[in-house]
Amino acid sequence: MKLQQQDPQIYDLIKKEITRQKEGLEMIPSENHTSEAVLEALGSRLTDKYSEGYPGMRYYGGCENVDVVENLARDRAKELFGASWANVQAHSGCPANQAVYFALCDPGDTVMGLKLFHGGHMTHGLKLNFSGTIYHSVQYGCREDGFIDLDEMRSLAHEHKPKLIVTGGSAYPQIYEWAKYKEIADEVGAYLLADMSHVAGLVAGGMHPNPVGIADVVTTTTHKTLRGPRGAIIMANGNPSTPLTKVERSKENIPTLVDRAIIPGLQGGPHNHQTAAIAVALKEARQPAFKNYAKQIVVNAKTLAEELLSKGYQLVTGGTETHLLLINLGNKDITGKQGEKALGLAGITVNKNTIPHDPRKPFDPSGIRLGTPALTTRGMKEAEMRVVANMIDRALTNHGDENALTRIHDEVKEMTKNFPLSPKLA
Ligand code: DSN
Repeated sequence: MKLQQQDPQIYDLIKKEITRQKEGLEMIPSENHTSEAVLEALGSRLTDKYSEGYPGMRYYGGCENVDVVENLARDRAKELFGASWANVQAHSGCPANQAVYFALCDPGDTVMGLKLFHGGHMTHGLKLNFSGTIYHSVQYGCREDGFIDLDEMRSLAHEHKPKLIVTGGSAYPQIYEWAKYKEIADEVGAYLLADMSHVAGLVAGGMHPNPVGIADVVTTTTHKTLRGPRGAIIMANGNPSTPLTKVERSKENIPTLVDRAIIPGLQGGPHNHQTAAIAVALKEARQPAFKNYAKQIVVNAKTLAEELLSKGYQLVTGGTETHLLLINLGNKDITGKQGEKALGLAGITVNKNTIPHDPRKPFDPSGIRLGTPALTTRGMKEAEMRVVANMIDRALTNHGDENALTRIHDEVKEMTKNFPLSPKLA
């Protein structure tokens, strides 16, 4: 029996969500629209299969097909990013980062990451997260101009001698300077983790420096700019040792340590449907069309930035070099929370976000974070970005006027008719 007959409530909600996505502009920079092929793999019978362990070393029978699926996903990840080892089993970004901590640190060890409220991530040492409770977390931040404060990072590293330095983030519009972070990590003998979740698609498409080969270990989610299903990849150079060989904590042994952190350390059976969908997305990301996609994401973000600046908006760091913009609404008569709501009513989905040194609280901060990966997937280019900037400006300016916001949403519905959700793959 099909979903519509068996569970009409869930069926209707899925339909409604598809309509919401089609008739709106998804501008949360960590979101994207996957291909039909990725969706097909996700909805496959592979979800039924248990396969704890790794290809060729499973605790269950019947793994002959999922072994090949997982090897394909691992090989495609290694080839795309130039790594000699990849693990594709972490269920998503937080567990991927957790596995790296588990592999390389003991409880109580000092770790260092970018403050969440300066554009970092919960798993980079937030006090309320495992990374800030199990470990002793020291946090670096951004300068007043919004750029990561490398001087602070260096002096905190020398003062606290962290075991692990975590880099990357979730609301930083500029290039992550992996080589500079590595220099600091080497000065104090720390492991360097590069969490490239936000920019992985830009890395794959040659629009952002690749941390693989620089950082000791790299994590990424697969569903942001990389345009795959929800999931994660962990990569390093080096090779895992044979099963059951005891290994010391060292850079060379990171593959073995992380494989064992994932299972038996943290997770049970891998999500084979998800692994297959990751493999499909990685194949897509190897196509020449994906390079054009990555380039257009950045061109679109820069166009949007220029338009918003010309309308008097302040952007953290003054602009963007990536897929993401962080607007500081401090000079406007509106907060981040009000901005998110007004734009939502106008059919433009963004999220409220703190800005570095925000005078306001995280639940009603001064900023909104937005980006271009999903709109670029739909085929939108510079001309559409100019229209979108105009709509954003009108929605924020008229945030108290529901009729004006509804009229903008009507314009959004009209505009999006020409832009299907599925990406063009060639
Ligand atoms: N939730 C992700 C983001 O929106 O950036 C980070 O995990």
